[in-house]
Amino acid sequence: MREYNFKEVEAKWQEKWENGHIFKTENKVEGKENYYVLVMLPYPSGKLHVGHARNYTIGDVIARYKRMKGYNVLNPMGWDSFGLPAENAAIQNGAHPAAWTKSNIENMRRQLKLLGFSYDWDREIASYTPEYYKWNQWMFKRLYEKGLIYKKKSLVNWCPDCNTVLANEQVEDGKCWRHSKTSVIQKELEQWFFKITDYADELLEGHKELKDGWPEKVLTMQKNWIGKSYGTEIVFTIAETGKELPMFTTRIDTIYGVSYCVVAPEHPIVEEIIKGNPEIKSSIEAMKNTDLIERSAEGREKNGVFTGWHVINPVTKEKVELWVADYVLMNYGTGAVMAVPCHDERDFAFAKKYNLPLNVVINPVNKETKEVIELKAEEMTEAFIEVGVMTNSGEFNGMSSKEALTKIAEYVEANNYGKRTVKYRLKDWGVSRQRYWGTPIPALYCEKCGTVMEKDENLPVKLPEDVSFNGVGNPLETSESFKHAVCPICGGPARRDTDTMDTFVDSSWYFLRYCDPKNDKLPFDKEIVDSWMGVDQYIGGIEHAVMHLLYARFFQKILRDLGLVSANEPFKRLLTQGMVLGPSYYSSAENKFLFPSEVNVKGEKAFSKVTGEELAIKVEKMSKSKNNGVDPEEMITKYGADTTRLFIMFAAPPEKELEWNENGLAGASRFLSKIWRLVMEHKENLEFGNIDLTKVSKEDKALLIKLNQTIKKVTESIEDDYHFNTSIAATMELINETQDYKVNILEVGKTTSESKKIFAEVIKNILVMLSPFTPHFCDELWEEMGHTGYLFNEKWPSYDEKLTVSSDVVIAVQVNGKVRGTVEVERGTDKETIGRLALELDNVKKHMEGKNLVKLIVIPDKIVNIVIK
Ligand code: ANZ
Ligand code: ZN
Ligand code: ZN
Repeated sequence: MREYNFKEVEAKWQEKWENGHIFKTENKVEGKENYYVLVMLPYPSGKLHVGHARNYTIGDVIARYKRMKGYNVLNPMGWDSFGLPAENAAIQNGAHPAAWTKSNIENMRRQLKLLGFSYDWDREIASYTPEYYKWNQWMFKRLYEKGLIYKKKSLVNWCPDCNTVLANEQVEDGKCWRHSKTSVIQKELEQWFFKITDYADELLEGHKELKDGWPEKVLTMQKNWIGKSYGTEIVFTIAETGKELPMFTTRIDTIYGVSYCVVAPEHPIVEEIIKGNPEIKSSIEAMKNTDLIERSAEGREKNGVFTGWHVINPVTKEKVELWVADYVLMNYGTGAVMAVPCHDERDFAFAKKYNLPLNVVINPVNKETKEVIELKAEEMTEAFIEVGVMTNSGEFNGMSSKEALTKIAEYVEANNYGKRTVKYRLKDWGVSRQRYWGTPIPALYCEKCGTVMEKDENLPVKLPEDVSFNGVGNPLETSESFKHAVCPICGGPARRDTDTMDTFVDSSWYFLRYCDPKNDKLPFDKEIVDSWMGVDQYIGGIEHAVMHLLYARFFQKILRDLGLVSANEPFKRLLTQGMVLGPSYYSSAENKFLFPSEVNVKGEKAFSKVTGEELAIKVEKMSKSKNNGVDPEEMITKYGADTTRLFIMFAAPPEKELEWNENGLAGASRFLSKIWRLVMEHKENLEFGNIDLTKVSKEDKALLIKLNQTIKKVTESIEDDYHFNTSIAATMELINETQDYKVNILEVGKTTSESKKIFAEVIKNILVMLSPFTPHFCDELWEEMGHTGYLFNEKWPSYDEKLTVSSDVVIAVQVNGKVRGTVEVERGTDKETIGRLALELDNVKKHMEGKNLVKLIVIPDKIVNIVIK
């Protein structure tokens, strides 16, 4: 017998699949419904990591399964290939970003092919190609024409030594990543923004459409990110100047408790304040230069300074101090806050630090006794932020604070002190990046015509080659040929925008391009896109819950409003796969994490190969810093793609964490070898033809029942949120029973024509059901069975409901007192199942035709009585 050699088998089938073009997908196939499976496209860092392997295996199994279920399946792959690492590589080792990216893509494509994924490679796209990014520019122009893009000054991270803008990831502890001693400052630059806030409400509204197909936690994260809050804008008056200063609050019920007010250091009023008060300028500058993310962090120490000015509360007419503090952000609400320390945590911490007054205006209620507990400000150790009963609040005393929220808002509006408003946490999307490796923004600046867009026929505006990557400034500014251009309106000289687009723009519509990847007239054809969209199943990491998934939804809605697509939502169903965990080995003697190759594992314990020290083992997220990552290609070399795929799918359901362990891989490998031998050693016992149920033995029948139960279980677990691990487990059980059958029947010469047919039927179905997981292996055995072609093109098996229950009792079925048939079931089968089987009998159906079912009486193990009229 030939041994199972995964290397040969996998290479053979990958070649056959490729040469046979079996994964090529047509946009339309007569009689088949389209089904779109999409995995988040990778950034071409150079090597696949284990998270990719998991994500893409899940996608591929779904694609193969749906294909076998009769759908016309689109399963594409591409490259999110603009971004910073390519530019850094250029700075560090002189490789051009394009060359670096291209060779990374080639290596990763080779790795994906090693895993046997069923992608239609003819539809491959890469965002760094002019054929792709041309359409980013084209869409940018359409958005600009619609007024959905505008330019505005905004703060960016700036390193004075690099003389350049830094991405948030390049700021480490407030310092530049390349200049560990240089503090990053916030600098104002003119930037392009997409008006995503125009769609804030619709993005929230869309959750109704997604609630059945998306994980709840992702929707919650998006909801919080959009952060719709209902509040009141209430106008205070500056005592010293008489000018108005509106505050945004979500807690107008606390208006009587305001003990000071605060503005953000960037608030326009601050400049005026500094004029008469220059000594506070430096502390305000320091606040401005603190990272915005840090400033809004919870629990962080808050800094502020008194302005010397006061404001008047319109409701109480009380005069309170006006402060500047870093915990108030300019880009939220009005950038000014009425502070109520007793009922807000941040205000409480701030008031304690600077000794500001505390006023209680809401008292808690004892939940059991319903008694009001009187708070004493000087005894409070934290703010009371819940609802309660109003106090020290004039005519609103005694009211519940919940009711007061509405009543005071109405009062404020009636007296013209302010108005109710809705605010969003979501900000417009700033897309300008002072970088080379991205899509050039198609804008120009002409002295005569101002800001203008490049003509459509001149797109794409291509990235120039004459640039220098010396790490100083934006490389695009070093290109003379790029900077100096011709105004598309007047033909005079114009300066090109040297910023490029955020790479999230690329990934906001790539799924539409896959539908029509070669179109050179338009980004895509509407009819083709409509035939595939929305994506039936999207799969990717939870880290994209907010930005990518929100931007893509935003783009889909814009493109719909431009008449380019029909669907409201891009992704009907979303699966966020769990993390991959692996054991880390920490040596306290050496004060570092050891690589698995430096470790001896003995049972539950692990020891350093060098020092013999017992190591601390922890199972945690794979990461470079813990030395606990695995390289998928190493696994493929050692165990094969099929075993790797099988292990990944068997070890955990897709949405859960997956604990990587080599024993599991070895187990998956043994499992495949067992099937291999089962088929190869018994080829002479495979017979094809219809099974005659009247001729089968008890053992034959039992195996046939197990087969039908397994098909049912496997199919149902896949349909139930893709619980592939359960389906594989069910198939394993069937294989074990088949193994017993082999020992008890086939190997002892009890074989009959019927048993051979049953054996063949079981093997066939095992291969069909395992083929989405281990496609090469199954195609090889399929061929060994004498079939030609590929399991990819086979139909997913169906099962016979009657054969999913083993039958050791025969129950007579009467219709109006006359026996019309029998059902055979396992002793103890429930009433519902028996009743259903009885009603499905052909002879019963015939006698019931045109009549009404009056009563169905089932006495388990005895009789069924059907009464009709
Ligand atoms: C008075 C008050 C009293 C507040 C109280 C809270 C509790 P959400 O709900 O997240 O929208 N705020 C308003 N603008 C701000 C800004 N630019 N920077 C920092 N904080 C700001 O938050 C709204 C609340 O956050 C507002 O309600 C305001 O404080 C503060 F017992 O006003 B509140
Ligand atoms: Zn720097
Ligand atoms: Zn001009």
